[in-house]
Amino acid sequence: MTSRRDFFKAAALTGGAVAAASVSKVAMSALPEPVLQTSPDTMPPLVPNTGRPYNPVVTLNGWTLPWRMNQGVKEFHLVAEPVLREMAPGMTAHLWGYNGQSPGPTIEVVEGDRVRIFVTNKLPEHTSVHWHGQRLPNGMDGVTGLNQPGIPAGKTFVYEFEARRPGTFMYHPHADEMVQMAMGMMGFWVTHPKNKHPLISDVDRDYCFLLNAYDIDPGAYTPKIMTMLDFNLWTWNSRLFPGISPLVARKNDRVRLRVGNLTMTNHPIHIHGHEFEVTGTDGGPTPKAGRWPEVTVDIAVGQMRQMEFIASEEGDWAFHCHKSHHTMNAMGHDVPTMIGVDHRGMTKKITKLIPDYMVMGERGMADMSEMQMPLPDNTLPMMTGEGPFGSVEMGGMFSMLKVRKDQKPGDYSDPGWYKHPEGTIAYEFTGELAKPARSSGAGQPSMKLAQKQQPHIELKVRKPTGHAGH
Ligand SMILES: [Cu+2]
Repeated sequence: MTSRRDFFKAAALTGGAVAAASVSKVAMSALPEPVLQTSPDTMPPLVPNTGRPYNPVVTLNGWTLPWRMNQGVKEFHLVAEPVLREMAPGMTAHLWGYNGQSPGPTIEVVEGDRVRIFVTNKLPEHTSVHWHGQRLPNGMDGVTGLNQPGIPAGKTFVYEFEARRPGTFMYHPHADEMVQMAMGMMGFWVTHPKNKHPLISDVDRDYCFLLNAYDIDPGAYTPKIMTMLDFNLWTWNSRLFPGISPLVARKNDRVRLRVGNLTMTNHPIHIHGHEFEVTGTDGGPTPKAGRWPEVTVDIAVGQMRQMEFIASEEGDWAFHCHKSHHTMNAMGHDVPTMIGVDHRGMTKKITKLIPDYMVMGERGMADMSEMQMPLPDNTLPMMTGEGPFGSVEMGGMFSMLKVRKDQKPGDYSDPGWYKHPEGTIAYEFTGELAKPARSSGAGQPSMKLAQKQQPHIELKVRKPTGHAGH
């Protein structure tokens, strides 16, 4: 595994080698050295040392792909290959990705940059790369069969275009995409503005991540690729809470979040303690008149959204998808609801047959997070993560925004748990509650029923006999 320091050493070496390379014909045709990353840690921003300057983004549990300048062209090398992805400590998946990871590295360029991307295919089948959201020559759009032949296994293709407009983009295959995306092939792309842009603010922290989903049975390692809707692992950059890094900010930082959705459902992304504005979509920066504050933004399938806010409130704030099933880890779907069902009689009978039988979900599912149940290999408890006050009953698409007064600019390390000022934590009330004053004019149905209700009649179920009637 690469440590952060090693990564920077490697990046610096690559940069050095790039600077030393001559611009001869040989150098022109030589492939940029592929750079790999296998650590799931969030890498610090890659500050540009060549090309036009910009303020780099931070990819949650990911990294930015180093490049080289070659006669004014920014050259990247993506390698499509099978990868091992630690989805959270204790669970590793066999995915397909780029340059050692899934999602692949973030590609960062500046508006107007001429970009050349070498794509080497080390997968067992052909692939391609579609540059989602970009304006580019039709033959560079990456739809196999329509714009180009697939990149055969073992071959390298070159894409070349100008990054025409600033914004938030993605890349993914447009070849056998149901399989290749279910296996984790995707990445982020950010085009920074060339000059000061009236609709793009300077920010202190700029985070990006992709929403993705997998269907991996507990005990298995490889995603099921035929799944249409019943995914069981809802992830940010192929990581599950508590494996997702926190988003860290210094108090009063202006923070931008860039999120792209490559799952097959929408995700209402919700922040606590702050309000954000959507400052950009897949179509570019949002006009100022079209911005309004909100705490949840729904990100539909294939969409990208940029949200911005001032991190003015200190604390550890939950930040998550608001579909409650998406904040759970590997789970079964066909579990009946047992809340309120008294199992005592049944349990007695069953334990005669199965001594270890345990009733689940009788009082809600909160017990699940604390229960020490034997788990299959390579899976995570449904809800996990130990907070300062006990178990955080969350998994999946969940992380925290950690705002601190003393977080240094450019420091992305986890500051630990928030220390609440005296008297600012919800507490147990033990006094007497006074009777609330109630309105005497209680609400009534708006209309009277036209017909009197019929006396209760027990329904007689008649079994259907044959299909002759339809
Ligand atoms: Cu969701």
